[in-house]
Amino acid sequence: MAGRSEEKRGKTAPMVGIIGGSKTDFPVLEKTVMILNQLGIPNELVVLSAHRTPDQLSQYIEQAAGRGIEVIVAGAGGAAALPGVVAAKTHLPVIGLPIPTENLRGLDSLLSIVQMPKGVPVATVAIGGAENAGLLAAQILAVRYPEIRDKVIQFRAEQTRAVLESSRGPKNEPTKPR
Ligand code: RP5
Repeated sequence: MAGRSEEKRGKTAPMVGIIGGSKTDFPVLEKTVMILNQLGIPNELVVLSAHRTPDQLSQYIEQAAGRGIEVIVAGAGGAAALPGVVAAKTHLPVIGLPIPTENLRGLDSLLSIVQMPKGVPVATVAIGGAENAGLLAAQILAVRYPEIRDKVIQFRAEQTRAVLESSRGPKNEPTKPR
């Protein structure tokens, strides 16, 4: 990414840090990784829990901005304190991703993440909205990086084309409303 320093081994430093409260959240969080990879945005996925590894979480957040991370996606389920705790400890924008749960289908995660107190916002996406978490992270970065802005615009154009294409009949004509 232009304007960013490279790591010594030639690998680009992550711009988006994706934190999951548990490895069991990875099937959802990997969809965020996929979108970011598709848009060419360096990212990393780590497990850190607000409740189970609070000290290691603090350390990660304290070092994040200095390591070049500009946006954080935090996904957690149940009593999902993770995104709020992350937001409390950093000035970086935090996107909260409510993980679906077995008993309450993610409503517990959603309410835990979205009801932040005034002064410490978390941008909350839908329950299981992993792709949107990645896209929102990309759009935040797009304000600063023209190459990401171009990729976001291209993504939207392709999405529009695919939707219109899906409504066409076998002769490539728009299907008639019933
Ligand atoms: C949360 O508890 C995690 O984010 C996860 O969604 C949920 C269950 O975690 P495990 O018991 O599967 O590790 O902290």
